[in-house]
Amino acid sequence: MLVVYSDIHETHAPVYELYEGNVVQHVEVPDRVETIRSALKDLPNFEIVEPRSFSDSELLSIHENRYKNYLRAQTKSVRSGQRFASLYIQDSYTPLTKGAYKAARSAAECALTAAQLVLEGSTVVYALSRPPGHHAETESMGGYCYFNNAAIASEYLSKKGKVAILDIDFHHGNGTQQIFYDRRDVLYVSLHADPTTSFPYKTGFSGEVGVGAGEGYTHNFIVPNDSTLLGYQEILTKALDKIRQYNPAYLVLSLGFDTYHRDPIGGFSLQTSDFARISRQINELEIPTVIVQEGGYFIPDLGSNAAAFLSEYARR
Ligand code: Q9C
Ligand code: ZN
Repeated sequence: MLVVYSDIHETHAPVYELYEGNVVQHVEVPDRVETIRSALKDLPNFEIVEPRSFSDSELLSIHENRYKNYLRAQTKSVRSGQRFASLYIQDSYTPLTKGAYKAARSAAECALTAAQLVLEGSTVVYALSRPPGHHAETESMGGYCYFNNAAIASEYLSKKGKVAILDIDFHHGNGTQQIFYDRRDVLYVSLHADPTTSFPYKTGFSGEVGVGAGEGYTHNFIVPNDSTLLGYQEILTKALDKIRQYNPAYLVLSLGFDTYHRDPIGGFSLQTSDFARISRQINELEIPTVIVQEGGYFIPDLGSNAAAFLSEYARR
């Protein structure tokens, strides 16, 4: 399996977030991706490749130009450490660092490269990207995300055929949902924690099903807190049925490991070996797939969780 990775992400190293106004240590740190990379690099069947470069047009097919320019200009003026933007921001969890723009742009290029490789005939490619993307909306950063990597890759693939996005991060992908809410050529299916009590709070309820031409092309499945594999897989089966009915040419998987039982900000009870079972079930779809890394914050076990999940795919 090809793994698209760039070390540019390291220039984005958030230090703290403001949670309910209090300074809390940031969990979306460079070590996340580094620990996954070192777990995969010695395994057979994995090959790490650099992202290709893309012009701004792919990024601008999803994000507003003024938001992109704002992010670039604002990060330039960060000297060291971090600060918070005043505009185009959803929450107080998503700081500007000196490297945020470059890292986010590179993460989008990782996802785009993975999409291009799938169009060139790879059955599955993994974008080992950070910062994550699924909370980023057309014109705002939020939930540790700046550009929506999975949405940018999906838009790119959608020129060649119908795309289904399956989002299995612990949190609802409000950005991805917003971006494709009125479209039927990209299906959005998400499994996540109850937004009544979990981030992003505002969206992800089961009554949100899309609008206009997109009505019926968004599906939100709420997974109860403390769910273990059995309960999780029951809901996953329903989500996969929606994807089968849609019959897409491509699958984009927004993959979060914050569903792990030891995750510091998650609330499900999945174990390392469960990730292999879950990926086997998704793999049964047999659709050419771009996997995009989203959340997952328990660093000591991130490498084994990623290896458990991806090794099932690497057999393909
Ligand atoms: N102090 C992703 O997983 N809530 N984003 C933070 C913890 C924000 C998660 C509260 C969670 C955002 C990509
Ligand atoms: Zn998450």
